[in-house]
Amino acid sequence: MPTEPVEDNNITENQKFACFLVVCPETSMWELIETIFNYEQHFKYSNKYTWVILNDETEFSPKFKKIVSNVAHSKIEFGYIPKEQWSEYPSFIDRERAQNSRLIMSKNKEIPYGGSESYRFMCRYFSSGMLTPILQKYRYYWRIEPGTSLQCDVNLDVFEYMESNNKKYGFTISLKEIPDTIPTLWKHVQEWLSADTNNRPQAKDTFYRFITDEHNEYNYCHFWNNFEIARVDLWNSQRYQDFFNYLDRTGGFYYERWGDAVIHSIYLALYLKIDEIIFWNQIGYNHEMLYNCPRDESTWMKNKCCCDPSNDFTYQPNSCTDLFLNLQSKQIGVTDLDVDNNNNNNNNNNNNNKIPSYRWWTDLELK
Ligand SMILES: Nc1nc2c(ncn2[C@@H]2O[C@H](COP(=O)(O)OP(=O)(O)O)[C@@H](O)[C@H]2O)c(=O)[nH]1
Ligand SMILES: [Mg+2]
Repeated sequence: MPTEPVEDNNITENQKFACFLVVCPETSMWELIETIFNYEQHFKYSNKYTWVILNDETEFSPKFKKIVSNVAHSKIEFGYIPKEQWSEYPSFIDRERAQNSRLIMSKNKEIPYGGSESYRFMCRYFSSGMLTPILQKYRYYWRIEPGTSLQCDVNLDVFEYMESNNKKYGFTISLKEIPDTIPTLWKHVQEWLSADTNNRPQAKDTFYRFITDEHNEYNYCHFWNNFEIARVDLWNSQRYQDFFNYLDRTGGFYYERWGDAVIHSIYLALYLKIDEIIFWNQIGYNHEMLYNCPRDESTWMKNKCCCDPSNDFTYQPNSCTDLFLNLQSKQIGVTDLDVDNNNNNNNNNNNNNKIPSYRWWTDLELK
């Protein structure tokens, strides 16, 4: 049954455990409701959790709220990101320089959104730790973008799983960033690292090698965070805030075109322990042209997937997930490839550079 629109203050203790976080403009309403419809159909525990849907700078219209509330079965909190967290330039930014950089970058066809100011506001907001109060009362969030979809049933309560297994961050797709978006970022990260005297985990206990090559240069790998299941306190922690503020003061969000996925990923790789990050292999997911699709037959069948496993991005040349899995299996002996599958996935459990086959699908036709 469709629910009535729910007011913000109607959230119970249990619902504060986790939320679905959507940041979108009002114009994305139709993509949004299709995505809500899809997630609620395919994530078995969706009705335990709340949709937090945020606009930038202004409230959503009553019409938007009414239509979105009618589609969703779960509770919804509508909110907006205050101007000072979105479009207000910090005083140390030279706006003319920012404008010139956008103009120059707009001519470089290699840089998506190179000339866009609003894209930079969005990336800086996510990078800043999403400090909007409405989100801060939750322990976990699942970031969801309008237009994305689940491609398999998710029969596991991912938030409970993360809580019981001490996971702080989960992803489905990883890939390489476009170098021209971040010409000076790594230099600044290195400066930060030499100044950061807080006891940092040793590189061998982290995913440092997920983001660096043998010369300790950035290899451009990052978790694609349009899908992101994470602890809210990762980002509002003093350590992350210091890291973000240090980078922010360099102006790179405006003078270059730093993406939040890269900022989040570099921090995670430097500061989280190897077993605190999970690759959600079994969550079939689509954003634009990229898919995460379980390749092995038992996971695909059990979770009633609708994606073509040959489209799975995990082992494609521009993916970094193979590297992630190798690092994780070297360090802790196993990977999290198959958490809901009772370990009956022989192909995937121990990733030793073997690319799991999806040939079972073509073989099926022969039977
Ligand atoms: N409210 C609001 N949300 C935005 C704006 N620009 C992007 N977003 C949201 O930020 C997320 C990422 O934006 P998107 O354009 O999909 O970036 P891409 O995935 O990097 O191509 C999506 O959830 C968008 O709905 C904006 O100007 N206002
Ligand atoms: Mg997107």
